Amino acid sequence: MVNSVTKIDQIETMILDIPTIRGHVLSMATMRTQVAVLVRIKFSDGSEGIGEGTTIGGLSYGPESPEGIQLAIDTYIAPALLGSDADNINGAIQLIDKLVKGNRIAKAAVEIALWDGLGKRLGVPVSRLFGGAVHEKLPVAWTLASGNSETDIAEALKMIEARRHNIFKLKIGKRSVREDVAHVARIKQAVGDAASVRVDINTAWSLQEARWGLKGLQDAGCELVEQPVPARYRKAMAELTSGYEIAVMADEALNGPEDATEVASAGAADVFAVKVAQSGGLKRASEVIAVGQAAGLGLYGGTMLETGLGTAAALQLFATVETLHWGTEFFGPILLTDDILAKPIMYRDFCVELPKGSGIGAELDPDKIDFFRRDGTRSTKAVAGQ
Ligand code: MUC
Ligand code: MG
Repeated sequence: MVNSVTKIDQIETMILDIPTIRGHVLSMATMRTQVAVLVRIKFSDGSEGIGEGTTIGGLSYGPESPEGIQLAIDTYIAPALLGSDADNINGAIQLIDKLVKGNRIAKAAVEIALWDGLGKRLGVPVSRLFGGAVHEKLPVAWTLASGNSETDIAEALKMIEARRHNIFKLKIGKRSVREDVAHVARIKQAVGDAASVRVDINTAWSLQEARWGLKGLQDAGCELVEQPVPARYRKAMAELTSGYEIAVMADEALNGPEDATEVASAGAADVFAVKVAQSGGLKRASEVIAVGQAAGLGLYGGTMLETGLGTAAALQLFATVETLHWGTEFFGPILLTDDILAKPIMYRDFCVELPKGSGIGAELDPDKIDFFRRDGTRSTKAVAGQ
């Protein structure tokens, strides 16, 4: 009998080093290059799927590095999946969760490629596999992180004028709380009611600093503060959430649905920054979203500054979500000097648009990939007969 099951035949990974358009100054590191990890899966029927699992600032943001993501996929995830049913994504997720602990970004990269392949084989966008898109475009923030107030103000005013962004996230936490609050106040004053101003501390503050910080930020007209204290400071996050009017958003504290449940039940956030990579893939991110919805929390589409590929994948999921109270920050591709997609993601009228086409709606530009890839192809092939 002919076996009609489509199998996973080959999983290839690559690292791309793509410069950013300017230094991106975060509390823990300054990025001048984004390092993206891409996955390409070839299936037995000739179809392909692509995925991305990217982090920020090497090992300064979280426990997975680009090189570690690639190693986890090449050494542990790919060999386990080769020869298995390509259409059974739940089966793949369960198998990998059993064999590989943590490593959520690596899992996300592979899972996205599986969804992309399935969508392409069925001739439908991945949003359809998650129940259907209810939005064609989503509001998109821009991060002001040049490290200089004047440069940030000029950048913000240019973005508003061009109708590209009217939501700004300021990266602070590197300087003193007093200096940071003054910086935020200057920017808010310059943009006025034309834009929403929020901040991301990336865990840099102690609880004591955060108490001063939140009070000052609130008075300056800042609407939201993202992860002011370390991810494990759940009680501190709960105190800050209940103690101030300014919205408190969890980011680094949210690694998948289990964290989401604990953060929600501890009252340790008003808003979830839901990141596909940090959640462990599109399915796990959809579970984080469901926990946030059930708990009555605000939702925000977060990014790890992925290229157009990871951004397209995130758009497929977030376009299915009824209400994103705080919009998204899916601006990764436009922070990079070059887009690696044949058809770049569109940004206009303060929104990012859901790409059309089957799968995640992204096609790589082969010349760009050749140009930015760090080294030669690494691939693992299925042994004949598997
Ligand atoms: C983060 O922590 O949210 C998102 C936007 C940006 O500029 O950096 C990221 C990381
Ligand atoms: Mg953040």
